[in-house]
Amino acid sequence: MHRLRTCAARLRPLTANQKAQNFSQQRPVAAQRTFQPIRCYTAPVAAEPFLNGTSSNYVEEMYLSWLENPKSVHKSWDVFFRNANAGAPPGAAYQSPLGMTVASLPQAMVGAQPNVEKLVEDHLAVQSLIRAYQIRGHHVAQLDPLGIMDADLDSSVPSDIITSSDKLDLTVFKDRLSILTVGESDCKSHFRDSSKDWETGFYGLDESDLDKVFRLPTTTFIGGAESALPLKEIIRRLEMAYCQHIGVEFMFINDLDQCQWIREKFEKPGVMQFTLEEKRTLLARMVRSTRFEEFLQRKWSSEKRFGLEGCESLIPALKTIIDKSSANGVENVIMGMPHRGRLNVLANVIRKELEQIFCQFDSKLEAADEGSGDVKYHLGMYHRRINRVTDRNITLSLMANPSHLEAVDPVVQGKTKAEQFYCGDTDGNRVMSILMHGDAAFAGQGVVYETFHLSDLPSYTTHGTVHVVVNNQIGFTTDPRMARSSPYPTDVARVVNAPIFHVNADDPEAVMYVCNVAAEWRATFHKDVVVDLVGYRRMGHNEMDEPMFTQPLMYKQIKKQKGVLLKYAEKLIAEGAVTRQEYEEEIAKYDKICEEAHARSKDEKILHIKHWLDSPWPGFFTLDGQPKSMSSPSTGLTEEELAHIGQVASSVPVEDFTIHGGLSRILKSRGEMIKNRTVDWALGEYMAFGSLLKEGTHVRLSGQDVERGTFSHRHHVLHDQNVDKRTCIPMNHVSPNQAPYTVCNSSLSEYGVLGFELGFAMASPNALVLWEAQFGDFHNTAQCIIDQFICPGQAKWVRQNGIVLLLPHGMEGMGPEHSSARPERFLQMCNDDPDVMPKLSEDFAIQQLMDCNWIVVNCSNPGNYFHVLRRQILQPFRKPLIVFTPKSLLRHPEAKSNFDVMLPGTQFLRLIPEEGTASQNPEGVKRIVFCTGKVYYELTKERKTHGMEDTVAIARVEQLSPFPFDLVKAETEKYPNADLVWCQEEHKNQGYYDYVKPRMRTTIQRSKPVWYAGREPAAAPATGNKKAHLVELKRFLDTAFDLDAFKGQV
Ligand SMILES: Cc1ncc(C[n+]2csc(CCOP(=O)(O)OP(=O)(O)O)c2C)c(N)n1
Ligand SMILES: [Mg+2]
Repeated sequence: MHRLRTCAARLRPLTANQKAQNFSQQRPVAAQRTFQPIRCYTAPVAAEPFLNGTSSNYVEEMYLSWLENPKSVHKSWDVFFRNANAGAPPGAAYQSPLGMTVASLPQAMVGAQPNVEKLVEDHLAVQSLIRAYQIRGHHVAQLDPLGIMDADLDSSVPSDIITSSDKLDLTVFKDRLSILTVGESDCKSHFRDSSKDWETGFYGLDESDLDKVFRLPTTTFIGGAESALPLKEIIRRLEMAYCQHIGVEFMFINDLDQCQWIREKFEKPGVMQFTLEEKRTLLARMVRSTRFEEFLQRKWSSEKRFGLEGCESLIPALKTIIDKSSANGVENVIMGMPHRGRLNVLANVIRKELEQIFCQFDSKLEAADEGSGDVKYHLGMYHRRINRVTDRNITLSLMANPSHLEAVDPVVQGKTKAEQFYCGDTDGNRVMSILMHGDAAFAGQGVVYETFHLSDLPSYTTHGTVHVVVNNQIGFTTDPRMARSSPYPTDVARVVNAPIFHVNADDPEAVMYVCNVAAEWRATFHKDVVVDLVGYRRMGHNEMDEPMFTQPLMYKQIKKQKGVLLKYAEKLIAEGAVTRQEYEEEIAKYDKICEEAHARSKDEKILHIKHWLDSPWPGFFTLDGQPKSMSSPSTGLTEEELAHIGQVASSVPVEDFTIHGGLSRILKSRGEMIKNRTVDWALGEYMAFGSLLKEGTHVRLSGQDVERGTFSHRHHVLHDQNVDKRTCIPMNHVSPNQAPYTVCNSSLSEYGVLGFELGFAMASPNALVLWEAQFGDFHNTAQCIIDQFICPGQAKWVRQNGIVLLLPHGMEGMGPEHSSARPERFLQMCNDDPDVMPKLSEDFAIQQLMDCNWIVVNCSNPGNYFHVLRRQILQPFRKPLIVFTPKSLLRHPEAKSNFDVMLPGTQFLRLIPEEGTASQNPEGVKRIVFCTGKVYYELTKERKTHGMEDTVAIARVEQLSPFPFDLVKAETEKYPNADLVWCQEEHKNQGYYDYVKPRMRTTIQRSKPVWYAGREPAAAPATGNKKAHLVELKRFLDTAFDLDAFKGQV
């Protein structure tokens, strides 16, 4: 290789000037170019002029062949390489080979041209031509079934493709023209006017070259068994491979093997052949897909259903991908999709019973369980069945998704990763994902890009996703030209080197072919691939919309468009693959199935949302879907367990591993703490994770820089200072039979990564899955996942999820950024009623947890953090947990916990009452200050300064939601003479006040006011001025301890 490079480098003797000239010459923009390549070189000044940028690839290839076997290349090249290898200077390597006269060359190769130099140039030209088709052929492929749009938004034709060949001989392409004219459409022709006079083409080839035979480079497979072909045939085959109904975009892929693999799939003569059986199956699938939509349209013509008409080949496309993947060993396919064609996919791909789908159109259907309904377009489902083609078991699931387009993408990936993880499928051979997209959303939504960037990261890869774009060339009412700045909606996939197969959706065989290749690509390379189904949308955005308001011409064309099923059926009937009678019988058969299911659907009176679960958790609930018990087990650990995990956390468990000196000190101080039976924040977390792992629960912590921890407190991954990339994760050395621990620095994404972790947490209830924001305020770039999935997931989709969000929060004078994790937002979305005092039964605490939509906590010490993490897994149901985590408290000398609060029998404290002097003489207490989180330490310090330990009690609300009504009640009742203050460091319109105040008032039956001590209302979360920060702090602390502060106020 090195030799090749040096030789190739020497084989590029062009000066910078010449290069610039060549480059600009090669880039005429539109088809109507005026460029004429300058071809009268005056050797040897131009050195080897054929060695310009593009042809050097060809030369390299020739060189490689020559290295293997000098006889494999033309004699002229043999001489040239020998001279070049012997060190001939630029311009001198080429010689007319000894003994090689024009007469000795085959006539067909030389034609009328006596000049060998011309021969070389022509070969190079042909090589460039082949390459041009490979790179740009898709721009002229006939992808739009309507024939009015350019799938790449560009009507010009690359001048290095057709402009040269159409000048060569238009008759060659007569066949092609007829193939490409789709249906009755007035298909745009990209051919130039044939009556135009002959002129020299882009490559300097002329008509007389058409019959000349050219040697084919190894980077093409168009020859099949032939190693040389006449130019005419070369062009014809390239046109067949790249410019018909499939546009293959792949030449940006950096890996040569992958490029070769794709070339072979599309270039090899005869690849697109199907057996009779395959064609008939394809027709049957098209019948199902089309007649399903027609059935719905007939029965519920005034209902929205976001039909698939115009892109019906999606169904056979998906089925082909699934069949092929199943044949390759895949047993579990997890799918995500938007609205378009969802019902059809449920019916004909996942095979949900038709009556279950049809009954959703009945408005009188009653819900049997919780869940917001909305089954038709949003709920998911899960089905295990036999794949009829492969006769193997396959589980198909479609994930529930919100309206927010593309939001489900990372969730599907996370779920897929988890399924792979739990079944030990390290290469994605058994579990895979398929994502469907709309063209506008795929191009427009940033989460698509974020998801693509997860695709090759070790802790996030699902080993290849097949993406299918239902490209109906419109987004609601918006034309593609207004919807994206890239040629195709799929260009985002190029960033990860995913091949993109554009295909005319009105050619079901072409669709089937690319889907087969896509599935095979995934099985071979374990990388993403995109199928871009270019179709149209026969109706409006939904069936009630009038598309002619905004797309009159397109819809005039659509109205004329014959349906794809009919076109394909006619083709097969004409071919004799099927008779008209058989076709009609197939239709009648499926219509009957639909009618019978429709009749049965009328008996469905009750909608069971739980029948639409995408991720069942077998064994976790009772058969009725209820928690198996309603007790909260102790979350404490024995002294030995704590000591053991502490020891793991403070040592390096592998031999000959040199850690950084600073880290040695950290581990040493951890050891000291353990000796003293205390934990800081990092150790508290260690105890929780380590013990859960030991008990068999998988723990996965993901987020930006989580391995070390943003604040350098965690250090879960140790790095050998002497050996590059050698790492050690002590948490995986807690116990021999422990569950694995995954800790992974994520890409710099919140939306994508949080979605991914949510999906991971969906797969199984027996894992503690945590996502940590670098700073709490960054969660807002993932707001969609929080608002659409985490907060309402159970209410909308009867699906629990135990994901944990760790959100660093606290006003520490760091300015408006990085200070607030926006607790007010999370609290505002809690479903507990502020005005109703709940019944305080014995199991109040657990019942409250069971009823809530999520749990919001702000722990003031590591012991409580330890407990709440363990409770998350030990409680008998799953709820999302939002934890506001500290920054300065990570190292605060007082923010430590003793082993005593973590021993068996101890548990998470929802409220930590006053335990100091004030609690000894409650009657004498004048004020009780309620607070949460870090401000507690500021309050106790200030109380000491003011000498008010016996007059002011301070209580910490650790679990903000569900609100500990019972404990707040007990604490307020204990101090009958005290006024009540809520103190927070956040601004008044932020933080917890608006959530806490009405609930406290409800608790005390509005008998007293709840005063506020905290920062004034503000737009920004914090001041950027350190001094102002301290002044504000002092001001509200003074208020908290001024017993007269609220006098006279009502
Ligand atoms: C994030 C988001 N923004 C806006 C919308 C509103 N919306 C629903 S469908 C749609 C057009 C989608 O176009 P496309 O992705 O091409 O899918 P199609 O409907 O054409 O199948 C829009 C803008 C949405 N659902 N989600
Ligand atoms: Mg669209």
